[in-house]
Amino acid sequence: MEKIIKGRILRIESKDYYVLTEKENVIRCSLRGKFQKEFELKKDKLYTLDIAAVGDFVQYKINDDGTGVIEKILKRKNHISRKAPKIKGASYRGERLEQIVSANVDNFFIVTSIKKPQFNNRSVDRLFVIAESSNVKPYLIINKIDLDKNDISKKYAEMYRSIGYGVFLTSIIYKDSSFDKLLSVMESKVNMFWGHSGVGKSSIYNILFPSLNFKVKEISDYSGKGKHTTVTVRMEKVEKDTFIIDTPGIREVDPYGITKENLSHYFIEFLPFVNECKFNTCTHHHEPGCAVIKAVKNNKIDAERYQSYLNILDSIEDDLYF
Ligand SMILES: Nc1nc2c(ncn2[C@@H]2O[C@H](COP(=O)(O)OP(=O)(O)OP(=O)(O)O)[C@@H](O)[C@H]2O)c(=O)[nH]1
Ligand SMILES: [Mg+2]
Ligand SMILES: [Zn+2]
Repeated sequence: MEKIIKGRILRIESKDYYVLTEKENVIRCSLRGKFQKEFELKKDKLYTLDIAAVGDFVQYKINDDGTGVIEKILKRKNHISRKAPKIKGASYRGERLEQIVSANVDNFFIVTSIKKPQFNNRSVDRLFVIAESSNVKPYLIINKIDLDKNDISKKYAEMYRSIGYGVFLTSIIYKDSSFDKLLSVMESKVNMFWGHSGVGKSSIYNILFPSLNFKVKEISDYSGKGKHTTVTVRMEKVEKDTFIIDTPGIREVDPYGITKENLSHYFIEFLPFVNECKFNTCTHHHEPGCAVIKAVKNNKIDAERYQSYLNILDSIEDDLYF
């Protein structure tokens, strides 16, 4: 065993952690046994499924055979997570656990497509809630605009821009200036793409950084509905200080750690109104004197966004127990 060195987790395959070293090599590490032991001990009190995540800075030691052992996971500046699917497990009280997707991220790109799969603003709003509650900067990419016959992309771009979000309209067929704009936002940052399977996450990365050469879905493969082309969360260093994270497509996500009381904080355009409500416990659902509901009626808050808010509010109650 040698001295302790610092690195960063690029990807995780079962119990193997692939760590980027300061010399730009990738070495395979295991987690020191004590992590596992502590994890087992705390299990009933722990609400997370993951000890270490892609993007984590770690300290490790090198074994004689060239592999490593992670000794310490350094404090995160943030992490992105979701509620684990029910089958993945629950605590003994029945709450769904937290599944950590990545850590120490700067930019969070919600990636969608116009068709195949169809644009779904409800899912977009769930991902905005995750981003806002994780302390990362969210952006929206609407891809496959070559398939947009009804200007859906323009309508939603306008709406999300009016809230203050950066929106990129892209097509890997047009390859226009939107990709240059994306590149300039991504420069010197840790960037993560997240969204449904097949929207074009890996395809866009391949255009931005051709050396990545990520596997993308074959055109003829549309029969394999629901099959994910990207199967693991994967971080790559693409330029001096620029990192990207590609992720497997998701079906639906439930934000973790959101309560009925704090949900409205993550709909950022609601903020000017929430303190004006008659009751300070207002959930902006039905309460009299609610300034949010009034703002929706006066078109100061988009009715679609408000509907997304209500949907998430409902689901918070539903999945507390199962
Ligand atoms: N028409 C059109 N097709 C696109 C566009 N971008 C990607 N595609 C196609 O969409 C399919 C899915 O692309 P991928 O990049 O594999 O999608 P992904 O989001 O990485 O999917 P997962 O890895 O399963 O999450 C591929 O067949 C791409 O060629 C686009 O702008 N327009
Ligand atoms: Mg992919
Ligand atoms: Zn209210």
